[in-house]
Amino acid sequence: MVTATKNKKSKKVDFAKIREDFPLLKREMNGKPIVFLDSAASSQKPSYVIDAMNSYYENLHANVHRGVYQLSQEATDAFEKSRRLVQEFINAPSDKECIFVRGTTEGINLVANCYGRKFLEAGDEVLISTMEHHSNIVPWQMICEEKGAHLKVIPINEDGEIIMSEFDKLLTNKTKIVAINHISNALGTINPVKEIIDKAHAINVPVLIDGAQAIPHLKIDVQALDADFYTFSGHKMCGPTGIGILYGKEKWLNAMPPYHGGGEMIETVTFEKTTYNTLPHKFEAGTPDIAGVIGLGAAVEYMQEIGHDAIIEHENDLLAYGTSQLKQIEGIRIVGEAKEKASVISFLLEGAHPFDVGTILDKLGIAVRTGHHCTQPLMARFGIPGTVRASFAFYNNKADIDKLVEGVKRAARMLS
Ligand code: 7TS
Repeated sequence: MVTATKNKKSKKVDFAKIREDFPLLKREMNGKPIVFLDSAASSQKPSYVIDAMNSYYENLHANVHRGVYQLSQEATDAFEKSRRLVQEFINAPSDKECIFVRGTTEGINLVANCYGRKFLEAGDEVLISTMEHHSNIVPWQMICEEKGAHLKVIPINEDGEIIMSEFDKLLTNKTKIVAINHISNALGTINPVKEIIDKAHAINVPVLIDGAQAIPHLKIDVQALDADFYTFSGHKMCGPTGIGILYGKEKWLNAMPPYHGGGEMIETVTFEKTTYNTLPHKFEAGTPDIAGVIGLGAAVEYMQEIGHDAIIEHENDLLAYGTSQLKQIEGIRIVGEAKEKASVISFLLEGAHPFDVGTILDKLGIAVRTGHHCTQPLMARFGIPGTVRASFAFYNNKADIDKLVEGVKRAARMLS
C-alpha cells in the first residue's frame, strides 16, 4: 500500500462531511441508497466543481485567447489560471508544459503520433507492460505498424507486479520510448515508475507515464519522477469529462511536430507555408473545452484543500478493510495482490460469471464494474474473461464496503 508522505502526519479531515459535497451520492439506484464503487471508471463531482462550471457559463463565457474586449480577457484569465493550478498540482517546471487534451487517451495518442512520427524508425521498439489499458496499447500498435517498429511487452508475475529483471532485459538500445501506467486500473498495482524512468534515462530513453489512475490517489511530482510525459484525465479526479492534461518536457514538446492543425496553434499562415505557435498553444488547435478547463482547475483546488496525505490514509484503510472482509468469503479470488496497491479490488467468485455478480450487486444499489476493464491482454495473462472490480475514492466509507461484502455474500449464495 502507499505510504503517506514520510514524517508528515496528515491533518485531520472529516471525510463524512466531505461526502456531503457530492450531490449524486444522495440518490438511489434500484430503490436503494447508491453505493458507488466505480470511481476508477469515473469519479463523482463535488458541488464546488459543478458550481464553478455553471458560474463560468452564467458569468464569464466568451472564447479565449482572441477577444480584446473585457469579457474575453476575463475568460482567458480564468482559463490560464487553471493551467497554473495544474502546473502547481503536478509540480511541473512551467505551465507551458501542461497541454490541455480531452483526457488520458488523447494524451497518449498525441505522444504516440507526434513523438512516433518524428523519432520512430523501422526496427525500433516501444516498450509497454502487460497491465496497460487499451489506450496505452493501441496508439502504440498503430504508430509501430506505420513505422515498421515493434511493440515489446514487459511480463508480470501472479500477484500482478512487473518483473523488473525482464524489464532490464527488454530495455535495449533499440527501445525508443517506454510507456507505462502508474497504477493499473484492473489490478490496483502501483508500478515502480521512478525506477523504470531512472533505468530508461540511463540509456537516454524517454518515458511516458499513464497517470489516469494515479492522479486521484497519489501526490504527483513530475520533476521528482523526472517523467518525460505524464498524462491524466480530469474526470477521474473529481473534474469534468472531456478534459485532461498532457505534461511533457519542453525539450520533447518543442522537438515534436504539432498534433492537430487549425486555429490557435499557428504563428503565421500563408498558402505556401505555416509556422507554428509556441507552447502550449502549438498542441491546442481550435476552441478548447473552456468550461472543462475551469472545472478541472476547481477540481485541483478541491483536492488540494483535502490534501493527498489524508486521502491516501483514508483510502488505504478502505482497501485494507475491504480486502480482509472479502477474503473471508468462501470461493472468492482476489486478482492482483501486489505489495504496492491502491484503491482497487478486482475479484472473482468461484462458479459465477463476473457479469452475474455485478447484476446482483446492481439490484442492491451497488455500482461496480465487471468485465475486462479495457485490459484484454491482462485478462488473457490470467486466463480469465474478466473480473468484478470495486474501486474506491475518498468519499467512500466503511459502510459502503460492508454493503459490498453483504452483496457479494448474497451473490455467492445465489450463484454457486
Ligand atoms: N489509462 C488507464 C490506466 C485508465 O484506467 C483509463 C480509463 C485510461 C487510460 C483512459 O482514460 P480516458 O479518460 O481517456 O478514458 N479507465 C477506465 C476504467 O478503468 N474503467 O473505465 C475507464
